[in-house]
Amino acid sequence: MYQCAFKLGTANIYGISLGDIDGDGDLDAVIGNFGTANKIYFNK
Ligand SMILES: [Ca+2]
Repeated sequence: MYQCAFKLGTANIYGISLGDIDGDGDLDAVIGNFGTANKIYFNK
């Protein structure tokens, strides 16, 4: 499960990428936000 929930359509999200960033074998999500720092959601 993702550690943080995020709402689509309420924030200025311009890009979502999925990939195994931390190398634990589960897909993680990188959320690009307009005007703020990108966020990485690790799927533990
Ligand atoms: Ca991962």
